[in-house]
Amino acid sequence: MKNYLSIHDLPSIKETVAEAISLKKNPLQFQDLGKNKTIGLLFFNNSLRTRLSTQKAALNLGMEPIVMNFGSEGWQLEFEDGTLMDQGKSEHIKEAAQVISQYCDVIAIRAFAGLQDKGKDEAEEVLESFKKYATVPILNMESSVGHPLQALADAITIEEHKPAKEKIKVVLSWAPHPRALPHAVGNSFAEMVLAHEDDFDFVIAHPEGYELDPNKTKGAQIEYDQKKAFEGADFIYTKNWSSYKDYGKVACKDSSWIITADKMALTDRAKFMHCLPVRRNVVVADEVLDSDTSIVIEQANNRTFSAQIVLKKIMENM
Ligand code: SN0
Repeated sequence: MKNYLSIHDLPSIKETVAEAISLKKNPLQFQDLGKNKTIGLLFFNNSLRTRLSTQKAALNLGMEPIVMNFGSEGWQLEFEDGTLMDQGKSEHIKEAAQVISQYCDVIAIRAFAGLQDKGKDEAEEVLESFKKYATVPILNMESSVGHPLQALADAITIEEHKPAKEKIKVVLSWAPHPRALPHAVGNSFAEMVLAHEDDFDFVIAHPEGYELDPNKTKGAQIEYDQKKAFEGADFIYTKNWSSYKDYGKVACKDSSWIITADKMALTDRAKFMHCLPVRRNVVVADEVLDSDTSIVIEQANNRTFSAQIVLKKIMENM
């Protein structure tokens, strides 16, 4: 694998999950693989889990991480070709990406959706420009449209917690949030579950008008009645996203979509999942997050092994 930009870059999600679970038992077994190699982590947005778990994954593989808050500390980058750079932007991506490639063997990038211009977000300007001009592999740490390291950690977590049943029911439920949030986590989670469609029944529950990009959710069952969606579920994965149709807008703040113990009681003893950070008592009630149905901490722990198996595959190909 050269780059990891989407979950579809993995040769096989199932095999990768099995490899990650095996790696988790002995995380230091490939310390020589990353020896004398450097990974640069560039953040255009905030981070806790991604920033620490990706560094931890690199360290477990013997790699040296270097981190830069590009959004606040780097030069403002120009991405357009042929522009007259006499305004606020100091450096062109052409030089920046090539220069960073001199110092780093892998470049990892976080650049969220701006949520103003759908076309611009879908073109993945930051990620695609780094891919175009860098001379080393690129790792997506959440871009405009996807968060594939999170989706792989979610797949690992589901594999570890799934009950012994032929078909597992997975529900991705929208929940309210005061701010407009990106679609990346929901998109990548849907792509990951749909890639396992033989094993999972997949329902996406949200208020009308909150459909995700239909290209990412083809094959999923859409349900506007949240309680109906929860019936018999084995996993409730909750995430807010802003409207995709009325792009980037908060069209609904209906607090009745919060995840409560009453709703969890409709499921088949489902586990509660969320990528974090989560707004307590807005997205999910304390009673759920503090109960043992919640597996959010284990999910966060699996971010390390998700990043580690991906970095291992990238370095094996270098
Ligand atoms: C980000 C998102 O894509 O939704 C990152 C999730 C991994 N989440 C937020 O920006 C939440 C911010 C907030 O104010 O709650």
